[in-house]
Amino acid sequence: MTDLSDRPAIKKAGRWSRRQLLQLGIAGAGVAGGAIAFQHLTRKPTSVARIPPMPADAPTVSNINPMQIARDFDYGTVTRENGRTVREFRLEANTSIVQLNSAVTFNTWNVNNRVPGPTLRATEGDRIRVIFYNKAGHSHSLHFHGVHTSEMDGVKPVKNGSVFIYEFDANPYGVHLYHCHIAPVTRHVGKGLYGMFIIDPPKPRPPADEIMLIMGGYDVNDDEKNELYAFNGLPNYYMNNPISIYKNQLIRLYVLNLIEYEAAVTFHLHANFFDVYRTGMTLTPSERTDVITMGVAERHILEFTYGYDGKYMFHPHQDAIAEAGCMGVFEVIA
Ligand SMILES: [Cu+2]
Repeated sequence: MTDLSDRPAIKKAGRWSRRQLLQLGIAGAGVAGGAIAFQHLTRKPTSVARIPPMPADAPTVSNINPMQIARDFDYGTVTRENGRTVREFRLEANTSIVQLNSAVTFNTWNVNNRVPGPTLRATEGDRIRVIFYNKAGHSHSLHFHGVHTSEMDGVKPVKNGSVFIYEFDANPYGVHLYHCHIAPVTRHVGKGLYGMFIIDPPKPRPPADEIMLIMGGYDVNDDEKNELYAFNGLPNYYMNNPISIYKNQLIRLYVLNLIEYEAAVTFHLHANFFDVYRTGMTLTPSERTDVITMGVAERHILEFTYGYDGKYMFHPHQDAIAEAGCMGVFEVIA
């Protein structure tokens, strides 16, 4: 069995990961907020992504910190093999109890003790190696969206206590996902065993404040309906803890709908419009709107900029779903 004891611990709340800062070009403690030149620019040559500091008081609940998760991208352990980049990810299926609100706890099945699991990120053409260790007590699997062989499709059960290594090329670029594909999939996904898988295009997108949002649902009484909903794991978290963004800064949302038991939901942004890059598979937007319909597993890149300070909600416009926890706020600051 593969020794996973050196798996990096879940990143502590309270600061962005070094990898993320590197990606933004602001690694090094003293230069946050400074103007750093980016190498690959496609729009404004002088533009720099400005990102507010991680708030010190954003709470972690049951090992889940949605404020951290929103801007936390896992690029894996990088090596070179036969002249190409290999990104290795160590993912564990776990079982853990999550406090969804003051009254409700829920037994999740998850990846790396968090819902959603890590946001995996690579560049098109990289080799992806996922060492999947199932410690969750039931059979699970990881099914990645993308192009790969049948045996890497992640529909075969990986028994509790065993390891399976998924290996494939990162292709094509876009916003993708991974999730357990053991029947009933509604239950395995609904209990939290999923995450986002972003493949960047060979020429990077322009600098932006990048934020990841996954819409999920919780069937807390096993009636095959959801009673609670959430962005990034915890109901109403971003209502109580708004995501700060800067005025006049390009925001790039990576949004995924993984709400089971609902055919589709929408995503709506207040007091603004966004450019839609469907499935993240284009470099130019296909439309501009303020509400977009997303079926289960559908995902997009949405880009926008706010010109006014203040608080602005985002939520599915199925308002009952929003009011049951899938609701958040951007706080635009100068
Ligand atoms: Cu499963």
